[in-house]
Amino acid sequence: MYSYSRDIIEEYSLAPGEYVVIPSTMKPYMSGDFVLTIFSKTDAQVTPQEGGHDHDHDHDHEEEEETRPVTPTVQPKPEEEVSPARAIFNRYRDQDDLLSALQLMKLLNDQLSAGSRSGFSYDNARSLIAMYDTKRIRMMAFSDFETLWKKVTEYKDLFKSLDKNYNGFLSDEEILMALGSVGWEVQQSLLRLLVSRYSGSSTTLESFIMIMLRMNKGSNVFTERSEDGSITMTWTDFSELMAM
Ligand SMILES: [Ca+2]
Repeated sequence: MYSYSRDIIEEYSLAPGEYVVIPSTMKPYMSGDFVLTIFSKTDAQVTPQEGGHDHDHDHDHEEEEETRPVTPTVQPKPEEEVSPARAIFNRYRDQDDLLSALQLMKLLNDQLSAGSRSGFSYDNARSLIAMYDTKRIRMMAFSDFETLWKKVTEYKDLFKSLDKNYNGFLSDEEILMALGSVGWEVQQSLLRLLVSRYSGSSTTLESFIMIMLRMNKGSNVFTERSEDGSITMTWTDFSELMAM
C-alpha cells in the first residue's frame, strides 16, 4: 500500500504473524512526523521496531547526509510460490484462513467487477458460500474457494467471448448459447425464469456468473445422484438443496 496522501485509513484481514508498518515520505531523504493508530478485533501487540530511532530535527545537514539509508545488499527471500487463486484468497481471508460472505463479496467485486455498475451483492456471496461450503461451516475455506474460483474465471471468459458488442450485457439468445456450449439443454421458458430471477431484463457479468454457478451446482447434484436420466432424493437431500 503506497499512497500520496496525508491521511490514510485502511482496513485489512491479516493472517496471524508479524507485520511491519513503515510510514514514509513520498520523496527520498525527507523527514516527517507520523501518527499511526492501529485498531484490532483480536489481541494484537504493537511495539516500535527495536533499534529504530527518531530523526533529530535539529541536526545539521552534514549529519543528515550520514543517516541516509543505505541500499540493502542482501537479496530479499523469494516469496513462497502460491497459486494465483491462493494469492487472491490470502488478500481477503480472516485469521482462521476463511472467507466470510462479506470478504467473499469484496474479493469478487475487486477482482471481477471493476468498472461495473452492478457488482456482486451480499446475498450473492452468501448464496455462493452455501453452494460451495463442503465443510458445513458457513464460511469459505480455501479448498472450496479454489473450486469456485476456477468456475468463476471460466464463466468470466465465456461471458467475454459471448459479449460481441462489448456493452457488458448478454441477451437471452447469447445465454442460451453459453448454456448449450457447456452441454446444458434449457428450454427458452426456463431461461426466461432464470434470467428474471437473477438478472432482471439484461444480464450483466455478475448475474451471468450467478446463473452459471447455480446451473453448474444443480447439474453436478443431478449427475451425482441420477440413474438413467432421473433422480431420487430423500427429503434431507432435497431440503439441503433448498438451503442454497
Ligand atoms: Ca452484449
